[in-house]
Amino acid sequence: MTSPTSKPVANNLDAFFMPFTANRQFKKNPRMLAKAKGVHYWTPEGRKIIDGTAGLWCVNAGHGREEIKEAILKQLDEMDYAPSFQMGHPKAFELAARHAALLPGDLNHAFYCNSGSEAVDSALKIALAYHRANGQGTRTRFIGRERGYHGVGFGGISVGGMVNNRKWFGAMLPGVDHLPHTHLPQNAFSKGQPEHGAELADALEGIVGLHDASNIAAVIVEPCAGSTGYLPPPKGYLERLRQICDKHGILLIFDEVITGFGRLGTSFAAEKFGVIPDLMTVAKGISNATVPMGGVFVRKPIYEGLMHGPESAMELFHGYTYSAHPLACAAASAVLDIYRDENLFERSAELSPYWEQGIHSLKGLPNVLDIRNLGLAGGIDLAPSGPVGTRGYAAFTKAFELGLMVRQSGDAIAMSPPLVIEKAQIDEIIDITAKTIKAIA
Ligand code: PXG
Repeated sequence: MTSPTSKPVANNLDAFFMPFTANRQFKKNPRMLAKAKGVHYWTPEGRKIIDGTAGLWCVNAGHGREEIKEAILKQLDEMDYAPSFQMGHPKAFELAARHAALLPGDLNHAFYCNSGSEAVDSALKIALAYHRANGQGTRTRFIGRERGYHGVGFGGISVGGMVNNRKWFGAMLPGVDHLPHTHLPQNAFSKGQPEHGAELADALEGIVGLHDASNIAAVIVEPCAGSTGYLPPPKGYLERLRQICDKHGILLIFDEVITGFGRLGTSFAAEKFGVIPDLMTVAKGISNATVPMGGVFVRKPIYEGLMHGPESAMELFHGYTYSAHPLACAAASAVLDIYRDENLFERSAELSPYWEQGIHSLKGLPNVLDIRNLGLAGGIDLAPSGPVGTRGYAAFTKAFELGLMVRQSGDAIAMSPPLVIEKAQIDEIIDITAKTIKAIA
């Protein structure tokens, strides 16, 4: 075919190389989604699926929001695209000011990109540039954490700690170390933040002892690890990490791609835990997933630390064609209106105890090894039933068959419903999860 005139071919699933999917398995037995509204999806055959995961942890305000649609359409009418390199458009500046007002502490500058992966790579680069601009160009090493997920760019997989995302890809950033993960057996079935493990942050002192702080740029962690099966931070852990970073002049980056925009019942995890990172990465809930968008929020001293040299010189040689895309900015601003007008962060906090009670009621069901929760999300570890992921995949597919969308990570399942969920719908999610776990026992 030499011109793009071919008509869509129904039922031909071959050409789309699907991301993070067992392509051959899927194409033999596809799970298709055709429509979404509120907290539900519908399959092409009209089967209703309750969205237990807010899409991929991103549709915090629920699906099909008219206000966001209107804002996007209006922007499309006015101006479809504008570059942000040496040019600007008002919505980008308005949005950054609104984000700055929402952010805790002196996190008050926003760099925009198009995804969480780009946000992570951008944050790592801003950290390097900051140190260099401040005469500390030897600070080039990064420290991530085992079981961390920071997207799929080479920077992100280098600091990330999920083996399958790393082992295939050989060359990664040099000079990366990892802190131990915080998934401790003695914390099993913790409600909210677990008691044990704050001392795991001290491993950072060991790494500093090995390399010297003068060579370390930044530590990056998810304040509450998401993709690995949802691991809330042990009490005192993030505070300790912040203290050690401060002591050694190491920047602390919170990857809030999942925890940002209400998931924990506050605007950001930084607010919930009272720990302010130097840089924060976001995506997903920033635009309710309507138009791809990501961002790096930067503390005032970091931004100002880069504003050196002649005014005609660019301070950061980094950016994307679609940084602060007008449609994304319009969507993100409409999303902020919804979060504010519907008090969705408070709603998330109010529903959390109900959610906690619901998810922990699954304790005692066959093969349930651990249950964790914080905010409006949770993870359940299931006993393996063969190669890693076999039971997890069985749970994911059985839940879908029974009308519920969950996420699978190995033999764990994770859930993170839209923040507009009703209590009766939480009951339904828990009920289907229980049926699923029993069915695959
Ligand atoms: N950081 C974190 C903490 C994430 O959770 C990313 C970065 C990358 O974002 P992008 O937009 O580049 O995908 C993520 C993404 C899952 C799942 O099943 C989680 C993510 C993506 C897809 C699936 O838990 N998180």
